[in-house]
Amino acid sequence: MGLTLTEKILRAHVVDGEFKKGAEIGLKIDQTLTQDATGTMAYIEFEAIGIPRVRTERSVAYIDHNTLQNGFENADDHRFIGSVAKKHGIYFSRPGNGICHQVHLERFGVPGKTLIGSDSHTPTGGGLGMLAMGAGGLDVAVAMGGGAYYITYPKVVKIELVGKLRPWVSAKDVILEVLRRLSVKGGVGKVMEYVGEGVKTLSVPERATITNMGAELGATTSIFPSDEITRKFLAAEGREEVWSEQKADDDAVYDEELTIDLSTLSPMAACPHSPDNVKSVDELGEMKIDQVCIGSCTNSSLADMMKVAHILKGKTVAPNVSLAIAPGSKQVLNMLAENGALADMIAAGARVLESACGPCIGMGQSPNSAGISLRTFNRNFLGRSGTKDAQVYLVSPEVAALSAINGYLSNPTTLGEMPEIKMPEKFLINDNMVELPAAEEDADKVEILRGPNIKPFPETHPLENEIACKVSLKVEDNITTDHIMPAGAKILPLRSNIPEISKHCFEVVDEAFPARAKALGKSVIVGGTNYGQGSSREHAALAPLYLGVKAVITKSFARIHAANLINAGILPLTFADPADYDKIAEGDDVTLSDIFEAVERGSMTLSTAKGEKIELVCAYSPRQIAILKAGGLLPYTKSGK
Ligand code: MIC
Ligand code: SF4
Repeated sequence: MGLTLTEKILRAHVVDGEFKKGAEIGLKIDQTLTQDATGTMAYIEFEAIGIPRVRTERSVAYIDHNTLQNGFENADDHRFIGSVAKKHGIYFSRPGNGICHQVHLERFGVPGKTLIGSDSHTPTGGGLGMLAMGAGGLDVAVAMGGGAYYITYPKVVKIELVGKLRPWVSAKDVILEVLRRLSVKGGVGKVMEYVGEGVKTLSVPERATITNMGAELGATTSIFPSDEITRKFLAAEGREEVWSEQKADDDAVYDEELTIDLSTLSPMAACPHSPDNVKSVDELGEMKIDQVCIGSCTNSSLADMMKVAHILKGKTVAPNVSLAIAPGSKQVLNMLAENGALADMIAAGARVLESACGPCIGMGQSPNSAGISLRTFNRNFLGRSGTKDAQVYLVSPEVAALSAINGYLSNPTTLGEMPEIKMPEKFLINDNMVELPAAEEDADKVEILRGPNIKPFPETHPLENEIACKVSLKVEDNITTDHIMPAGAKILPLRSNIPEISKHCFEVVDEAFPARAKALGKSVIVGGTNYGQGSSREHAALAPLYLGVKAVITKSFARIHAANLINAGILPLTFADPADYDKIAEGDDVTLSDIFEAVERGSMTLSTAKGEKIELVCAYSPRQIAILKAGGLLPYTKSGK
C-alpha cells in the first residue's frame, strides 16, 4: 500500500509512539522558528530548561509582530531575543527583515524536513513540501532543546486540484473555497495534502498562500509536493542544493478526498467575523469600503505585490479609502524598489508600511468606527483589527487593489486579459539582516539583555485529586484565542509580562472576567465547540493559569490550544454528551473528584451543586498525564523526563 507524503515525512521523523491514527506520536524536529510576540516567553522557557545550545538543524528567531514601538517594551523584547539567539545558537532575523513565514520560505525552509513554529501560520512551509506545524512556545522551547514534538497521528485528506485558475482568480480564492466547503473546524486532526495536475500550475508562494491559511481550517498542517517548480524557486533563492523531490506514492491511500476544479473558481471574500464565512465577490455586490490592507504572511510575495502594483499603476486610491501595503519581506520590498513597482504604489497613494505583520495583528491601521475593511490577511475575528465594530472581509490581493481604486468591492476578472508577471531568474539575495549566533566557545561572553517588563514564567501547580470551585465564565462555540487573550497595539507589549497581560484575558467577551477569576482564586471555564481556534499564543493558557483556572470544559478544542492548556497544567475536558453544556451556568459551584483515577480511565464526572452528574472525556496519553501531574510541560521537562 502506497504512502502519502505526510506519512513519508512522519515515518522519517517519528521517535516515539506507534503509527495508529488518533494515537500520540513524538517527532524529531529539524527546524524551529519563533516570532517576537510569542518568542520572549518561548526563550524564557528555553532558558528555564537549561540547555546551552539548540539541538536542531536550524532555529530562527524573527522580529515581525511587535514592531510598533510606542514604549520601551517591544524594543526591550527584541533586544532580549537577539541576545538569547546569539548565545544559544539561533539565527536572528532583525526587525525590518520581514514576516517570519515569508522569510522562512525564502531563506531557510527545506523540502521533506519538519518545522515547528510558535505561530499558527507555520504551515506556510508546506508550500515547499515541509511538514510545518504551529505550536505553543513551550513545545518550541522543548524542540529547540532536542526534545520530540508530540501530535496526534493525523488523518490525511487528499485535495486534488484539477484545471487552472482563470485570469485574476488567485491562490487565496482556492483556500477560501476550501474554507467555504469544510469550515473552521473541518481540518481538526487532519493534514491537508494537495495533489493533482492543478498543483503544477501554482508557484511556491501561491502554494504557500494555500497552506498558510489552511491554519484556519484547524488542520494540523497542509502540504504540497516538492517538484520542479519548487526546485526553480529554491534556485532563484540561491538554495537549489537543499531541494529534494517529495511526493506521495501513486497508490497512496487517503482518509478523505476532495476535488477542486481551479477553472471554476471566482474571486471570493470571507465575511465578518470568521474566515469560513465565504461568499463570492459578485454575490456581495459593489459594497462601499473604507479601508484596504494588503500584506501579511498569506499574501505578500513578490508576485502578489507585482499584481497589486500593476492594478494601481497610473491610478489614485479612491477618496475616503485608506490603502495600506506591507510587503512580506525585505527581499520583496527591495525588489519592488528596484523594479519601480514601489513607485507605482506610492504614486497611487498607498501608505507603504514596513515589512512586518502590522495591521494583521492590530499593530496600527485600525479601521474607522464601523468601517468596512478589505484585507488580504487570514483572520477577521471580532475586534482583531483594533476596532470592535469594524467589518473585516478577507480577499485576494487582486480584489483588494482594484477595490481600493474603485472605492467599492470589485471583481478583478472584469479587467480582462492579465499581463504576464514574470518572476526573476534570481531573487535579490541579501541576508545582511540575519545575525548569526556566536560560536559555541564564545557563547559565555554573550550577555542576556533583559528589560524591566520581562517577567518570569508564572507559578505552576501540580494536578490535585479534587477541584471544587465555581464556573467563572461560560462562552459559546468557536471562541478564538483572540477572544481569550486579545492582541493589538495596547496589549501585545505585555506578552512578556503574564501578570499584566492577564488583566485583559477575555476582555472582548466579558471585561469583568479577570478580576472575577482572580478573586475566586480557583475556577473552571465552560465553552462550546472548537474552543481556542486561531493563534498558537500560549498566553491564552498562561493567563488563565495565572488567574487560577484549573480546567476548561468544552464541546471540543482546537489542537494547539488543547496542547497549550496541558502544557500549562490546566485540564482540557470535553462533554461526553454535548447537550450537557446546557446544564451548567456561569457562577455554578462544581466539583471534579477522583481526578487521578479519572485521567487514567479517560473519563471524569463533574457534579454540580444542583445534584447533576455530568460525564466528561479526558482522553490523555500517558505523557500528557505525567505533564499534568508535574504541573505543566516546563516542570515536567526540567525534572528530566
Ligand atoms: C496571529 O496571527 O494570530 C499571530 C499573532 O501570528 C499568532 C501568534 C501570536 O499570537 O503571537 C499566531 O497565529 O499563532
Ligand atoms: Fe503575522 Fe498576521 Fe501572519 Fe500572524 S497571521 S504571523 S500576525 S502576518
